[in-house]
Amino acid sequence: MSDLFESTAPKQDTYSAQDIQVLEGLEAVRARPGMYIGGTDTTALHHLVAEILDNSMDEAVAGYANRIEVKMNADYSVTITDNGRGIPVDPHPKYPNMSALEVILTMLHSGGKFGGGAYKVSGGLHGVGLSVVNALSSSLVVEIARDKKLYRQAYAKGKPLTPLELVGNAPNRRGTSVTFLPDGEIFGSNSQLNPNRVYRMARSKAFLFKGIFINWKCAPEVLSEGDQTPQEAELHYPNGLLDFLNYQLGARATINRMPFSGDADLANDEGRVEWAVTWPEDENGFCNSYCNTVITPEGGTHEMGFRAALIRSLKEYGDMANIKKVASVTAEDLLSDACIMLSVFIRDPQFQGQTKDKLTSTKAIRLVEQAVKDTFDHWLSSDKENATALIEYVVERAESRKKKKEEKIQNRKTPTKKLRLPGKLADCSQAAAENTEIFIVEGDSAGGSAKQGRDRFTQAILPLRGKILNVASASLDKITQNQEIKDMIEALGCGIKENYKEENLRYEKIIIMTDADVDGAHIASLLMTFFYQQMPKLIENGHLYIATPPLYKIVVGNKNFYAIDDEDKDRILKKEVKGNVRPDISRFKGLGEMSAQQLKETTMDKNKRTLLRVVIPTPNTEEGKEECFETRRQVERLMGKNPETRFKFIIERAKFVDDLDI
Ligand code: 0RA
Repeated sequence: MSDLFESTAPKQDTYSAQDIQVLEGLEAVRARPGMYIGGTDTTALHHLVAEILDNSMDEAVAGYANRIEVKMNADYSVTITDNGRGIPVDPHPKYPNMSALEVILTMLHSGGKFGGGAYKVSGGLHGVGLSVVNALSSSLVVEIARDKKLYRQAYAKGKPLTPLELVGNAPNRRGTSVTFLPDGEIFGSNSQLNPNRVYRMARSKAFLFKGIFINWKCAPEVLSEGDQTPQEAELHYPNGLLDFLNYQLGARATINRMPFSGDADLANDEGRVEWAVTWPEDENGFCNSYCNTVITPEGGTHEMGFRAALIRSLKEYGDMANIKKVASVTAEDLLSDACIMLSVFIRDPQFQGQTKDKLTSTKAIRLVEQAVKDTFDHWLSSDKENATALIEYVVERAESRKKKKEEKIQNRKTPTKKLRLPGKLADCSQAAAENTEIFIVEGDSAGGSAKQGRDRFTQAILPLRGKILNVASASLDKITQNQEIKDMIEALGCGIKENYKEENLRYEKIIIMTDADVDGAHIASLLMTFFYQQMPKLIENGHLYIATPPLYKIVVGNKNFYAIDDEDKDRILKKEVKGNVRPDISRFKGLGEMSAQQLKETTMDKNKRTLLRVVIPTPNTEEGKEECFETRRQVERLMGKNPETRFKFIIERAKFVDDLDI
């Protein structure tokens, strides 16, 4: 044995300043394991296995190994052996009194940082290396068969227990074997590896690299009852990702006849890509992507290239086959619920951030897209029935996506309307609709008195200028462009027609308040017609009312009376005028002539006024249906183009206005 190796025993005084730093480095890993393996839970624990396995996989992917043995031992340690080149045991060029092996096992990031290309060890913990596993293991033994010799060195908690020893000859062997036991001091109650989990890791690696034979062995002592993990298995999958996909898919039905799978070299000798995709009928998809057999949970540039290839190819096929609807299909429509396995092998991959869950090597986009597109072109054109099934599926998805989007826009519009209130509206201060009312008032002067006479907390006033558009004879376009109508719709907040949402109605009562004359009745009927046509639910649910302002004021002695019409006036006179008292009767020419106090007392005050509730006969019975039809016919007849019938309607008052005292 070379005496060079003997100098690696942990004798403090023989270490250089740099070496001491190195030892402190592994102490740092033990002090804060979470920073290196993302915690100390069982997931973190199994990261240790992944790290060792990934190093052997790297050796295989690089073409130096084709066999790996993963062994779960009776003491819950794991041994991973490969037939690669073997970790170099000669002195490290930068640290002449340490073996390269010891540098790799005791220095953080030693592979990439110190060794350059030749000593680069990538691996599962995103390149943190064997040293982290070593630091977190109560025991780690490494055996190396190299140059026909067998070497061994033992470590504990990151520190060499023995020098690197030459233990024998290995004339027919080559490779590296690492046996480690996670440290209970670090992982506590989580320190026992789960055989099934380790087995599945090994199997995944076999799926991911079709050139590899992975031999699995498991000591029966670690298998608890009912554990289906095999004690021994030869894992080798010549169809790679296609096998992996079929395995994960089981018996699930798919839209397409066969998965789309394949592999291709990347241009310029940059590497390789392999994929398998299928479209399950249940639309429960997944996308598992990998770079150099390490999973990339956040995807990245390889996934981007892959998606680009498939969507482009599909659109070209749609163009060619003259299927117009394919034009609006997106990559999401095509792939968001597909089952996708994608794996790339590239040199010196770049990853994002601390966790390195996402591939960022930009060249992967173009390289993967180029490599996959032709194959998908061919897959589509080689089986027309299969392609048609897939296209029907994506077109349907595109259409339902568009529909959903429209619905969402509609839903979003409604609440924003709430915030954009018309300037003329004097809103009530209470936010909740319960117990609130809005008076739609004819004319600005009446609006002014109404604003003064109202209860600010629960009563809102919306003055309308002049006569609103006759909705029965106007087009929907014209109706919704009409400013008075726009204001009304905005103030109510509930939307019109099929977008009407009762829960967005901002007031409990909508009260039409117009002059007690023919013109006022006309305006009221126009408004009722508007509500009947645009918000029938608002009437059906009993929100629409008509105020009954008085037409006459009658003063008898020191008493004031108000009469809403001639009949009412006569009734009051008959009842209140006794003897030869002369009543003073005055007629209001309009709401505007009343003082705020009068308007309040006679028309607005919740305790004194009379409201008429507008009702529509409901089509629940045969008669109701007939009446409903009749109402619609009447509204059309009366409010339509014919001014004569319209006038009649105004004088008689509509049948669908029922008296109802509130
Ligand atoms: C550094 C350099 C070389 C190989 C390895 C590390 C290596 C590491 C592991 C870990 C598990 N199995 C491994 N096999 C190899 C290249 C050495 C050379 O050029 O011969």
